[in-house]
Amino acid sequence: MTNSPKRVLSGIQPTGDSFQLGNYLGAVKNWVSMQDENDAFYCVVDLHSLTVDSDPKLLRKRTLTSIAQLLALGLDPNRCTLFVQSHVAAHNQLGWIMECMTGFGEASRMTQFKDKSSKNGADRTVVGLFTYPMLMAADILLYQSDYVPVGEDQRQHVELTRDLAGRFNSKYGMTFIVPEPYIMKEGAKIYDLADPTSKMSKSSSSPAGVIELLDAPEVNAKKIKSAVTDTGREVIFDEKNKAGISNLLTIHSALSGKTISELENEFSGKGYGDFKGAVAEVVVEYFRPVRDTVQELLADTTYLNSVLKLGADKAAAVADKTIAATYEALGLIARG
Ligand code: AQP
Repeated sequence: MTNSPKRVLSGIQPTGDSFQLGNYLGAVKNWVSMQDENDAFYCVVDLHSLTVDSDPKLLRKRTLTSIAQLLALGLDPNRCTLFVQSHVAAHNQLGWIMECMTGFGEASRMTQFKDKSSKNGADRTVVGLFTYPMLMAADILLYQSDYVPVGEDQRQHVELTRDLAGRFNSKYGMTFIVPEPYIMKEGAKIYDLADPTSKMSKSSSSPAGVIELLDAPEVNAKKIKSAVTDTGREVIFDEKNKAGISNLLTIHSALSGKTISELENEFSGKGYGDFKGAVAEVVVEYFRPVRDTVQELLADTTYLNSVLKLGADKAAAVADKTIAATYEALGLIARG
């Protein structure tokens, strides 16, 4: 076994005005801790976000705000490669090739497509949503990633990526590393505060249960204090019967570093009101400096642009090599 750093790649869509708490606790928090021991590539996947209706002005703003949030939450452009997907043209180039490697039936079995398209209806579903997993395969394979840190919901897409890489390698010769999914166990799954049976989501139809990291502290404190809970009084972790309280315990524990049983002891004999107040304080204080730093970063366009350029250059240097090898393997002749 070698000790050389593993290449990892992950991405986040600029689909909201702010990241929500689940994006941080389920993904970005782990990205920050993975950036030192690994050769980590993280991107804002703006091309993927085009699969839902978007407004140009808003997309521009949300992409920059996403980069600013990733920096404020602890990603360091000198310790990882942080970039915007559309800045590296190779993503589209390899995306098409992956589409040509994927069977129609295989793509039709992707559960995320089935879920999202059935929610939106056939008329409002674009072909890009169907081919989304092939673009995601391209994102991963371009960087010869060893690991892809994702939530459980993305496992099927990583399995497809593995199949496509294996298929390409056996037909055209060894070109891609076959990546492993790295399902983040420490990554907490966070549920909507107003409906603790659904996952918290940036584009949720109702904002009432979504903690947006950039929202005003008093707005988030109010949402936490109004979180849906059961009619009991005991602060104990029981996902089946006390989904709301369990979700709040997960949030407090992930941010304060206290264990769930320490919290159960601390709030034993106190009511839900005291507990919710404490969760609100932990959340608000944790993200207060992040919110301030994001505002400062957004005002410093020179710095943000330099981060984007550095990331795009580092990413393209790797991606362009993979594209050249892929074209060569396929028999696409080089430009003179
Ligand atoms: N509620 C959540 N709990 C834990 N992890 C979560 N993630 C998202 N929601 C939760 C993780 O965040 C990363 C980036 O997600 P994404 O932006 O690529 O898309 P998503 O998973 O679809 O996130 P959202 O917030 O729900 O966005 P929209 O509303 O646009 O669909 C992923 O690693 C994801 O697992």
